[in-house]
Amino acid sequence: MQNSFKNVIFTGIQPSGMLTLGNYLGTMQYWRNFQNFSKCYFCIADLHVLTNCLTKKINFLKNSILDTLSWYLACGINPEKSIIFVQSDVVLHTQLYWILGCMSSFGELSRMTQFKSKLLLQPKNVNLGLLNYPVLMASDILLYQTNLVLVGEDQKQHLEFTQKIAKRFNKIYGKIFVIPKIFIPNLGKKIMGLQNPLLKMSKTNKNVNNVIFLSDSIEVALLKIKNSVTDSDTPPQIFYNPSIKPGISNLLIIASLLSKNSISVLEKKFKNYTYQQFKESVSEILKKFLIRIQKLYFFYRKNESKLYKILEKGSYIANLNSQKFFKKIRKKINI
Ligand code: AQP
Repeated sequence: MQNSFKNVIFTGIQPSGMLTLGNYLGTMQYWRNFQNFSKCYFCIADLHVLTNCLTKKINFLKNSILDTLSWYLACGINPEKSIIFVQSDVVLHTQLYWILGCMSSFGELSRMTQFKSKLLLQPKNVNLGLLNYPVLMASDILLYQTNLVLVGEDQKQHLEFTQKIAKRFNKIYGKIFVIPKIFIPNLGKKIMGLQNPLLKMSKTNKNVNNVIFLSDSIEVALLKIKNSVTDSDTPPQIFYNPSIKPGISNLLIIASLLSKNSISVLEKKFKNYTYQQFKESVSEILKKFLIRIQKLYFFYRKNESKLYKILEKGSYIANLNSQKFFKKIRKKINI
């Protein structure tokens, strides 16, 4: 079955909270188109969320998994074409994780940018899972002979680690892993916070005003745009240049991707606008998008039994496919 597809694609999101506009623009918006010519695995990466639980209990996971799945469906993921599953439903992810962990050095893992920034941001929650996060991610990907991974830019370093560990394994034991290519979109690869446009917009951002959640009410979302940080030049200058105009550039990217107009078209359109008028236009574009996607989300979210069936089917296929491949890995390392 695998050979009849052009690509085997793996991607996923942690159900660590409410999905954001960053998740959508950085990666999810592209997913639906890949389904038609690729074998796609869309994972809900619940085990990755446990890296936050050294000092506290996480009790939102079950609901968050169903929410995440409903957003996947709202973005056009078709469970008839693609494999949608929960990471912890396929135990081989953690088996391969152990094997690859034994082939990863402490030095290379502790030098990862994300690990280092979490070390600074949450020094009381530095657990082994956090250090080994990229190893589990590599296992997620390599277990399915993936040749293309769809992610936002923040995951680039982890993906390069995946490539490195796959090559290392192949060199020692003989070729078995496919070396996956990385698809990071040009525009939208890193949507920034609205209050701090130098910081990535993320689900677990402490300041909710930095983040547009896909589930935000229209009023709340528009207020966040209205209060977003731009500039104070007089007369106002609306043009794209992330280094000198990070806030404006971020809003231009959002508007461009949601309206399907190029940045240069929008720069011309907004040339003589005030910042307030500019934000009102971005709000209008965002509003249309949110109304459309939230309608779809609520449609899928209300039918929990159907959601559970989708996950059951997905994990059945993911288990089946990974078991076949894992036998080959075991053979290679003589276990
Ligand atoms: N701001 C973003 N811009 C572009 N792409 C983004 N992604 C996340 N944020 C942005 C991409 O979405 C996928 C899933 O992301 P994730 O669940 O690993 O990260 P998150 O939404 O940022 O959630 P967390 O829990 O708050 O994670 P941390 O603490 O790691 O930031 C990925 O493809 C990601 O690139």
